[in-house]
Amino acid sequence: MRTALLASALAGLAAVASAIPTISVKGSKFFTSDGDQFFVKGIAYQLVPDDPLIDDTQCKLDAALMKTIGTNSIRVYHVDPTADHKACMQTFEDAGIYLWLDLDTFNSQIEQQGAHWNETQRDAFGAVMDAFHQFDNLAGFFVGNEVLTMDNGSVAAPYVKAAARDMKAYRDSKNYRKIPVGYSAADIASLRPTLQNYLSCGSNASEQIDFYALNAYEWCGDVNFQTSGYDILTKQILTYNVPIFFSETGCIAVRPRTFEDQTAIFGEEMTPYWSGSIIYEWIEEANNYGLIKYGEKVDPSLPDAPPDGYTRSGKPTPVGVEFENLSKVWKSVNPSGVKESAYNPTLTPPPCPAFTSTAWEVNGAAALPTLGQTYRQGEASNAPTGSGNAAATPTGAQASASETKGAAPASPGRELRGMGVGLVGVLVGFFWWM
Ligand SMILES: *[C@@H]1O[C@H](CO)[C@@H](O)[C@H](O)[C@H]1NC(C)=O
Ligand SMILES: *[C@@H]1O[C@H](CO)[C@@H](O)[C@H](O)[C@H]1NC(C)=O
Ligand SMILES: *[C@@H]1O[C@H](CO)[C@@H](O)[C@H](O)[C@H]1NC(C)=O
Ligand SMILES: CC(=O)N[C@H]1CO[C@H](CO)[C@@H](O)[C@@H]1O
Repeated sequence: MRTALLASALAGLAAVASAIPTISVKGSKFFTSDGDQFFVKGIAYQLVPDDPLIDDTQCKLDAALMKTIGTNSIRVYHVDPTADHKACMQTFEDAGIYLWLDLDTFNSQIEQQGAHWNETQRDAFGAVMDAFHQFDNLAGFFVGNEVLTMDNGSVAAPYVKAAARDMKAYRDSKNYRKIPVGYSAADIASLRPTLQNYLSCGSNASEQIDFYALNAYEWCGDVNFQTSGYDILTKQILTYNVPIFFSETGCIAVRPRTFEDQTAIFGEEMTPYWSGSIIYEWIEEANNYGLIKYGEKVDPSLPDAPPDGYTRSGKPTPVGVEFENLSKVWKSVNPSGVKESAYNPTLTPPPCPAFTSTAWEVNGAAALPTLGQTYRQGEASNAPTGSGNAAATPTGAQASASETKGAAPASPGRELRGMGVGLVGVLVGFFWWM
């Protein structure tokens, strides 16, 4: 902020627009640099695969409409670190909107199968951090989105944690502000609460995530705090040591969406523990989650038609009543939270979850993978404690397929991306980029 003020002064501007306060972590909450608790009221925003933050004409149209319903955050999954984002970031800042940004790209993301974390990935993540740390409305970075998507995915967790360790170290080595570095998880019942606890456990704060986030699609239709399963999610984080929020939410099994989960998320049962949510998603496309559209869908085979039929720029208009429903709910909730000055957390990291064959195949006491390491069955971080050379048990055994309340599929974004992983290089991606 000081740099911005100085730059403005040097530029000889008469009036200096007040910069937006930055976001940081204290205990299990986010605070603005003004000392107020920050709750995320966000919308997932990825109009185009590579980078939706380059075209300021478009950013202005979208930011203006988002602002009318009280949006204070967007989530963007992919950016091009070599592009110029200044205009769009200023536009969102002027609208009071922060950015939660994924550091990975199609080539650099951490994979569940054959998990590894290497220098090429770190450098690619670092390039995104270099490009965005300068913006006061950059709220936080994710080192991964739904890296673990299966019950037997736990062996990839140490690679996610190693990435968080190295990106925090990179941030600090560059003297960037303490921008929170976290992870966005698929909601896999069998990995709860082990994954969240593993990522924030241990005695060394440099190796813990700064925040955790969950992509949850459990609240469908006319349910409540108990019948949705949100009560279970909440019971699992009562003493969690870092902030946690929903990095995607918005079941569409019952239409129209009423967004009643927002009443719970911003109500008294959840605000002591949760920091808000991000609605999936802004643009209407094949998955049907969109709040707005840029025109009617057209036949993709027509000349000049957008390849999937969904126009991806122009004036945003609400798809149906859902945008208005969200607006009403957001206007009706206004959590005040606590002042940073009045908040003195005494939370401690959870114990690292114990190795449990077929359920949690990570030894929390083992060192994290080093930069350049690739998962090999039986490696130290996955061997049971006390039996150094025992190979991790192969995990054919899946948790029951008939999972009950609390089980949810991976997010629509991730499922779709999974389809396209091998094709991205040869096809232009239209719906699998999240
Ligand atoms: C790191 O892994 C990626 C694949 O994710 C690979 O393309 C790259 O060559 C690896 N880099 C190094 C230094 O091994
Ligand atoms: C998890 O299970 C799937 C089959 O369901 C298998 O293809 C995969 O290799 C397993 N992953 C690990 C890490 O064991
Ligand atoms: C904490 O972790 C960092 C990063 O891995 C490491 O450099 C540092 O030595 C660790 N500190 C202690 C006290 O183990
Ligand atoms: C919570 C809420 O505002 N629900 C409304 C969503 O839109 C439908 C259709 O207009 C209304 O019937 C609901 O009351």
